[in-house]
Amino acid sequence: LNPEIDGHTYKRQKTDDINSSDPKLARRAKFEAVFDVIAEELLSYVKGEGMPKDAVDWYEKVLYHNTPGGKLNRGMSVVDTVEILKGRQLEDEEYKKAAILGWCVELLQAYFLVADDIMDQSVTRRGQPCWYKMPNVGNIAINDAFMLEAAIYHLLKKHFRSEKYYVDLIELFLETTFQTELGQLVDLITAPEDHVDLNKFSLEKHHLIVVYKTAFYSFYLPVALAMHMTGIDAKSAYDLALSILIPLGEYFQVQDDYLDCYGKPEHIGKIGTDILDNKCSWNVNTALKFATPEQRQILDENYGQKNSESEAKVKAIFSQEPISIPTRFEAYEKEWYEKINGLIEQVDEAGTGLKKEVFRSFLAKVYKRSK
Ligand code: DMA
Ligand code: MG
Ligand code: MG
Ligand code: MG
Repeated sequence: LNPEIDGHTYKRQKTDDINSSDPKLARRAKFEAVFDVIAEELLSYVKGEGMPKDAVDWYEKVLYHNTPGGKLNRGMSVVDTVEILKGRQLEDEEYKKAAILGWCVELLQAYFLVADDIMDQSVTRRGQPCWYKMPNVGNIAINDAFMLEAAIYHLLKKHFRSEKYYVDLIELFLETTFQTELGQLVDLITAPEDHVDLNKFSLEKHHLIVVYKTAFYSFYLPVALAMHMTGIDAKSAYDLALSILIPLGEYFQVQDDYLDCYGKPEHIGKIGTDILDNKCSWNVNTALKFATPEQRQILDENYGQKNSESEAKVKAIFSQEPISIPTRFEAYEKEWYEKINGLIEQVDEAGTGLKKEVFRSFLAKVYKRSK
């Protein structure tokens, strides 16, 4: 194996940052330190099964290449939400449990991303080559994705087996996984590689794709996990959380679609592939809505064609009047920010045990993001 991907180079030694005077840095470092603990637990299980050293080392690389290293918004939101709901700082044991659930969300994300990058034929992720693009990895990445998913249930059993909400956690992860996979299915079959037909796209189709492929696992899951941990069990509370977090997740995926074309690879850590991949993205749907017949023809001829000249032509049309994607995105962002804030304002805190701050803090993490 390439020495550059030797597992030990991934180990994070962030103990200094834990005591940093920058509270954001310290918070992240504290959360990251828990990953070393769970990675060690997973690896000692594999060792205990008598697996050869190269298998243990491989799994270590899989875990460290794919799980930390992102923004960690999803994972850290579990901890933040538990803290907000309890209304106080967490004790060490409580913190550890919330952080483990947070890392389970990040493992789910790692699992989806390894597979997503293969299916989308992406090149980079988080500023590094996609896992399947790493030396000697290739199709083994498919099994690696499954093993990232398996880690979730191993950790849940190890740390939550005796909790009365254990089954709720398992059901939530399984159900959310199914929803995400349905979203990925519709995303993929709406974007056939060999047959471009822009008439198949619509903003309604886009809404369905993004809610399923992104909103459930990225927004509802972290908050719902924290709600289970803090003993909230009324269905109405979960429904209320869903009614805010699904629109928030939709907004987040529209940002992702926008940044696929307009974000800087140095900021977003990945090179956009949506135009080449014939994806039913927010950009193309918005463009189709406002295109002149001449612009529409250029889109028909160039969208989803696997070459950079066609991609550049589509990008040029996206920015032209009256399409003007950047201006329309700015308006969309303002409108959804106000809409989501309006939903948050209506939260009945006393009746549900929820707090407006849970949603406010999640919205603040993603509003006007550039990465
Ligand atoms: C993201 O879709 C959804 C999942 C479930 C990974 P995407 O392909 O737009 O994500 P990215 O832009 O990060 O490749
Ligand atoms: Mg992708
Ligand atoms: Mg995708
Ligand atoms: Mg994307």
